[in-house]
Amino acid sequence: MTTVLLEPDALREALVADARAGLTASPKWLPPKYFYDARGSELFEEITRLPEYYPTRTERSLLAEVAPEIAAAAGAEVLLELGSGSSEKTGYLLDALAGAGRLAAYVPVDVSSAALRGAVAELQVSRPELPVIDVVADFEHHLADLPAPGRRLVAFLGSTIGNFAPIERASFLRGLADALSPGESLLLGLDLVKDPRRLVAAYDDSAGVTADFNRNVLRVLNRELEADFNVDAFEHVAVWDARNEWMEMRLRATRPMTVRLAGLDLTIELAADEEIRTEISAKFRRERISPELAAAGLDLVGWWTDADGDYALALARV
Ligand code: AVJ
Repeated sequence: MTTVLLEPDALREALVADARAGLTASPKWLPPKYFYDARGSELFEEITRLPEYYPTRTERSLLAEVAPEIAAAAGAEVLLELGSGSSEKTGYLLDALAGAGRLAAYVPVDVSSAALRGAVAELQVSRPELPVIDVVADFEHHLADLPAPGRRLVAFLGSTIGNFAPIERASFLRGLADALSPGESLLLGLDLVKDPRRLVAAYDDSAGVTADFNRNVLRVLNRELEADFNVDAFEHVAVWDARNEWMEMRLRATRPMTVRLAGLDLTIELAADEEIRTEISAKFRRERISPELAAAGLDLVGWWTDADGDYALALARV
């Protein structure tokens, strides 16, 4: 059963507004959510298998280890997953919740109906008994309208929360806290602050996959907004911002250029070496996220990390 909270035109309208705002700003920026067309999603999958990109495999093995403890602490009968994508790490939580009591339903939520279709098809084969309520929604806007067919554990994995700037993160957490009923809980996957060399390597891999992923946003604009970015004329830049404790990805124009975006009726100029910020990926510490959760009305009740302290799973309650 598919629930659609996102109007078909909503994503395009958001792209139009975001691209105009970001590309006429100084410095220029683009939101990371437009990386993920079919090609971008494939490139991201490839990133998760790179030797330098530790977060995905670290989160997976941590989840495999502690899912039963999380399930016991959450006491939920519904797993709702925000940004579920291919739902490939979800199995650990589903098994653990089923083992801990009664698992009533799985609710994957994603902006991509294609990703949801694939995940649902796989689940129908691997878990034919499990009721799946898949929801096409933008979790920045539809938190209050998400289904609650029982007491929920809301999972937001992959450190995707790191893509929000601090102010957006605060309002996202507040929105989540408001959407949760007493007794429901939130599970966050959080990439932790560590040696900047490892962070930079994770976002600037030697095979150049992340560079290709980064440039993909320009291909998306070329296609969706009839733009004429010369994709190959942009260099991938990945920098650690020590003050804000986030990784930043940028695209640097290797020469001056004029870019026409016919779909926006907009022409922009880029100077040589001018950069467009395409992503921030915040890294976390327990001492920092705990007060942020508290400010949103959420109580940190569980904290698990891998042995190297690279990655955390945080459980919070309203
Ligand atoms: C999917 C947003 C968690 O920030 O690490 C991977 C995306 N960007 N390599 C991240 C990403 C560059 C990823 N998130």
